Amino acid sequence: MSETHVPVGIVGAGPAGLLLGHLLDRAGIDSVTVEIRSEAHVIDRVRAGVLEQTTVELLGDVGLGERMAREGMRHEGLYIAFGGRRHRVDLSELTGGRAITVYGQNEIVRDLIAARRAARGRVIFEAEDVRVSDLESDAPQLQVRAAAAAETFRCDFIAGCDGFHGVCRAAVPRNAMQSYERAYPFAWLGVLAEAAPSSHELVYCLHDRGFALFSMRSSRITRLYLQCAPDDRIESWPDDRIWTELRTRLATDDGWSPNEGPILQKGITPMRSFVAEPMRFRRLFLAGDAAHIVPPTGAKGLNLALADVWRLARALEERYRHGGEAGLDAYSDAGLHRAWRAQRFSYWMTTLLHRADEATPFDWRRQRAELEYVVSSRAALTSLAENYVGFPLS
Ligand code: RFL
Ligand code: PHB
Repeated sequence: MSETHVPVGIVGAGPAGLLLGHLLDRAGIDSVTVEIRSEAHVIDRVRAGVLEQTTVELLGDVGLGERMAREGMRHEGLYIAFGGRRHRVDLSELTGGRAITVYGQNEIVRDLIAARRAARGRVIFEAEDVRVSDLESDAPQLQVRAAAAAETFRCDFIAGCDGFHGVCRAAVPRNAMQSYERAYPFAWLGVLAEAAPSSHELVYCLHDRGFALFSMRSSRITRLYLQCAPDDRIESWPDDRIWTELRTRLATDDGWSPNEGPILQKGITPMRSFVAEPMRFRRLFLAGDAAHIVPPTGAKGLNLALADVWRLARALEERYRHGGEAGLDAYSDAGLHRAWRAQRFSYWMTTLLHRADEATPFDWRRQRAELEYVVSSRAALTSLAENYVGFPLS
């Protein structure tokens, strides 16, 4: 078994882990990243699509913006639809010119892996038996088995970027971290279809039959979501049922409906809100979905994950350049502030736009009244827009 010292051990090669490796590399700090899945799996996973303006600026500032600038789609507005009508939310006008960009998470991951490779960064895919230990010591360990050989990395710091089901958070002693959680009585059925988007902008829709979302990935690919039951199985959603349901929920009185085409991929995702506090245990720092999960209705998860590692990279740079730990000490509080703000917004968007089975007729009327208010009040629209396009990094 070999043992190597490495300043930062990164667990997980999702967007958070890969960007952290990239940022550390630019700051001259060595790291190793270990990932249980294959490179192809990590790239092909279909997930987020909406980037806040700050996220786009961050990726551009660190040399990752070239393809995104070419292929990403800048959106200056979105639609909220209910009662058969679409209402445009002019994000840019409401936020002094800010906007979001639609660029698939898998494209960001592809760009990040290419950058890690160009910098000769160590990313170990298909790692087995990933374990973190000695967390109470000044030299925590990251152990993996890769290509049938066991390796131990002695680290100054470990970054837990291993998502909600990872090993890092689970390795923290129970009484050292508190978690806050909420499950929702519905899930999202997500569909990738080979069909030209029939709207330039996203459509978030509440119908009597539940939520539906129209999004996109390119001029040829539409991305769609339907509210379904958390225990629904994908087998009970044949393609023709999906299209019938999408058409029924999304079509509006102005004649708009999504273009249809072959379904390339479909899957069901549960919804939850989750926050772990603090986001740190000694020399282990949690980032991204390992520390917090938001329901996807606010489109915040990926943006939060990248904001975490931006802050963590700055704090580690300060530590290695000047020996100061103020940034590391402030990491958790600043991350939790951002995470809870996103948590509030994502919860609000989710409960505003989904139909809960247990909703009483009163709840349903109140929810419709809230939607009417949101689309008719400049104050409410401004609040939605500033949260949706996102806040500056801090
Ligand atoms: P990830 O992407 O889950 O990556 C974690 C990585 O860690 C690996 N891993 C391990 N590696 C080593 N050892 C272990 N023991 C490990 N256990 C796990 C995993 O294989 C994986 O590669 O977390 P990260 O990097 O924090 O990134 C978070 C984002 O992926 C997530 O927040 C977003 O996808 C959420 N999300 C959205 N976010 C947005 O900002 N905008 C959106 O429009 C948006 N839409 C979405 C979404 C998430 C969705 N799903 C499927 C959950 C839409 C959907 C449907
Ligand atoms: C997506 O395009 O995948 C997407 C868009 C908006 C959301 C969530 C997901 O709120």
